Amino acid sequence: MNPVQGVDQAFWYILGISIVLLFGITVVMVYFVIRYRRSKNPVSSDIRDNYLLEVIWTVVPTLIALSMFYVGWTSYIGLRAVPEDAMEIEVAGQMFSWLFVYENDKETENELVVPQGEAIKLNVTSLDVVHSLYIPAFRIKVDAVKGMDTYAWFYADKIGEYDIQCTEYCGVGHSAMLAKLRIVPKAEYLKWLDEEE
Ligand SMILES: [Cu+2]
Repeated sequence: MNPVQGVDQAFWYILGISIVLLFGITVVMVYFVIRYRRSKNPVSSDIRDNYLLEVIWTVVPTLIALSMFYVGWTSYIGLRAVPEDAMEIEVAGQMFSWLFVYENDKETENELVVPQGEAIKLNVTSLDVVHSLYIPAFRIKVDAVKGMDTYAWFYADKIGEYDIQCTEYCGVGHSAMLAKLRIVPKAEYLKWLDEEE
C-alpha cells in the first residue's frame, strides 16, 4: 500500500474516534448536569462497587487505545519500509536551502526532480544545524542531522509540483527554506538528468 493512504487512514480513524468520544461525553455530561441538579436531586446517592461497569470502562478504552496504536504503527511501518527497487537520492539541509544529489552526481538546489512511477528513497543529512525535511503531499517529515543518516521514501505516483519545507527552526532564514518537488515523466527525467546545470 502507498504509505500516503496508510497515514491518512490512521488520521481519519483517530479523528473519528475523537469526535465520537467528544460528542458522547459532552452529551452525557450535559444530561447529568441537568438531570441531577440540586433542585431535582438534593441528596446524592452513594454508589459503590459495580464490577461489571468497572470492567467495561477499563476494557473498552484499552481496546480503543490499542486499536489506534495498531493503525498508527502499521502506517508508520509503511513509511519506514522502503521498496527494494527504490531510486536513491542524497538530500542535505544547510542554512538555508536543500541540496539534492542524483545517481550521476548531478546536484540541484531547492529543486528535487524525480521520475513518475518510481519509489524514491531520500537519504537525508545536514551540513550544519538540525533541519527537517517536510513533504506534506507524501506525509514525509524527517529530521536532517549533521553526522547522522536518516531516510524517507515516497511513491512518485502523480505528475506535478509539490512543496518541500524545512520544518525545524534553523535560524533567521528558516522561513525561506523552501524547495519544490517536481514529478515528471520518466523520459523527461532521464533527459533532465543528463543536462548540464
Ligand atoms: Cu532548515
